[in-house]
Amino acid sequence: MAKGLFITLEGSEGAGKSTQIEVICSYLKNKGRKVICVREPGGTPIAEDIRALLKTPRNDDSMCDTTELLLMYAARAQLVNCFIKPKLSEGFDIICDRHDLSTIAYQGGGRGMNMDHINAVRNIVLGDFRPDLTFLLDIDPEEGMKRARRRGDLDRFEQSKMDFFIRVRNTYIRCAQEDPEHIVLIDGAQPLDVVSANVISCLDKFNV
Ligand code: Z5A
Repeated sequence: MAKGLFITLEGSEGAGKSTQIEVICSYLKNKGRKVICVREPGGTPIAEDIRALLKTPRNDDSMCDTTELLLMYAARAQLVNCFIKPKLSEGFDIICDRHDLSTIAYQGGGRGMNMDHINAVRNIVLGDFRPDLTFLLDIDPEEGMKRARRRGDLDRFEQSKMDFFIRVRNTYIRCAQEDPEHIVLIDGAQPLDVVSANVISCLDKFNV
């Protein structure tokens, strides 16, 4: 049986990842493909528990950067090994809302953690496992936060200062420039129908 495709969506908050996942999912299903959508951190019961730990602001303890990094990779190990890899082998396409590039952008760029340390953990968890294609939806963080705020309460990450989100964005853009073959940069500030058309045109070119 042919292996499924692993497609990831990346970008700052409010960039439109969840919205475009629906577009990609419909596109692939219309081609007769079997599709599953998941999110990171999360996607399995254990990984969803870790997600709650990571996202919930608390005032009795503040999470240190190393804990945050290891929890991200603990959740990823669970999702990739126990769900994504088996499903890809069964021929399902997996569309993932955030994946490893988020760690490079948020923990590497945003928090300024040592990239050699991140890469060491990444190697343990992922080895050479990588997405077939990544969409990076780029948006000015101020604009993205406006969209996120409309949803209500802000989570632990969303409470970060704007310079954190600027570093995240810059890291994302640099990664896309360094690997244009696998990371497609799309302007997420454009109207919804334009963003969706760009995503579909890229999938057409990818010839799925
Ligand atoms: N994180 C990390 O630090 N390290 C890691 O390794 C991983 C994650 C994996 C997960 O939060 C947090 O974990 C995230 C990074 C960190 N934190 N932050 N901050 P999450 O999964 O809950 O949140 P998110 O990924 O940032 O999702 P989001 O805020 O929901 O953004 P989105 O999915 O990209 O946007 P959306 O829900 O599709 O759209 C937001 C709103 O904008 C919605 O009302 C849409 O209708 C609207 N929208 C979407 N597109 C458009 C356009 N084009 N025009 C106008 N309006 C639009």
